[in-house]
Amino acid sequence: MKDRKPLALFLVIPMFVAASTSAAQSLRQAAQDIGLMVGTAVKPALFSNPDYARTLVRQFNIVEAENEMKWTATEPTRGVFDFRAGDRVVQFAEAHDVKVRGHNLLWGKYNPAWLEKGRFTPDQLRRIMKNHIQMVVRHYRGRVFAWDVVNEAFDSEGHLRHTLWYDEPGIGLAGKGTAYIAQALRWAHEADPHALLFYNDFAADGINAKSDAIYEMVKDFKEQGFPINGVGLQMHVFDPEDVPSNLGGNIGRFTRLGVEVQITEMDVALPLAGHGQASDSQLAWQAIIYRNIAKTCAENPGCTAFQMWGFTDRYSWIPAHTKGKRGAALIFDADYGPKPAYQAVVEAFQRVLKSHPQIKEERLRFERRVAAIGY
Ligand code: 9MR
Repeated sequence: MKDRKPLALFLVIPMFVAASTSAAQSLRQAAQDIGLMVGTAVKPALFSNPDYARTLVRQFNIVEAENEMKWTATEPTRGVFDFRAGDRVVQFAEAHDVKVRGHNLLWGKYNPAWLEKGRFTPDQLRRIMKNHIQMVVRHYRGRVFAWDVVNEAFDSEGHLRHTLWYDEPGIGLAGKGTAYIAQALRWAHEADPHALLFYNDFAADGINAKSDAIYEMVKDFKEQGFPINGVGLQMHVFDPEDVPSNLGGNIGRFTRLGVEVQITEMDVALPLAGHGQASDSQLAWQAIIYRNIAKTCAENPGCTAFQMWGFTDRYSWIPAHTKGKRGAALIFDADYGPKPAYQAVVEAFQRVLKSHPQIKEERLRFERRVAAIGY
């Protein structure tokens, strides 16, 4: 879906950049003023780096372990759990009045070899899956406020991916569509009835076949009374010329089902020339993309968190993933300096406060409504 921005947007860049450099308020404060959580993926190995830690706690009020709560980290050997790295995230967050999103409990990819190559029967897998979900959720009970219970289960056509959990061989629910996802949610809910439970996916940010399928699943789960509280839209923007055009409509349809939406992994990967640096005009364009997404989330009371997949270009998954062809995807540069995208997000939040003075109360009311739904 192409969504080329009108030329007029280019004309506002110089004014926008000039006006924004005076913004002294932190991102965290600007988000708090509108009742929004603002977050980033983190690497706990970097907490001892003063620049990393200082920027993190000044600018964000939620964090998510980039890798340390995934299966490979938490159950590297069957039945042997290791929470040390995940615990560092929780301890750091609690010391700085920051909340923790958990990521993730079930994914068809990046699982440890013992699990992928174990040739388990559906019955065995069912027990392994239940044990893992409940051990991890119980360990973090009351300390992780929301979990990505299932990650990336649909393909771009809206079909369920073939995975270990679904049908290769699956947990005994092969061919039964989203039943295994419902089962994961129910087990997570048993382990911590107060945690918010999310389904999380990429390229489902606008309205398309994948987000349609997720919508149908959430609608069905709500009708059947299965515990689901939210949908995570990852928002990895790989092509700055092709940004999801109807995020607002997509957020709106999910929130009307009575679930929260959170932007969970935003970054905007810029194509880099040979010298590896982004140009000023690329950075200005990137700022516009960040601003538009931040605004769309912030002005919708059902969009409760705006989170990015890291915050400094020094540590981002994009360069390795694209063999150096893309990068500079985050809102702080490699030396922790704020980029135009940073100013743009702060300004977007500040403007939403002006245009929607009641937004904080509306968002809190929405969150209370979602939390009050009993399962
Ligand atoms: O950024 C993460 C990278 O360091 C890991 O190697 C990879 C596999 O665990 O996962 C990356 O994070 C992904 C996230 O967990 C789910 N959505 C896509 C993210 C980027 O690939």
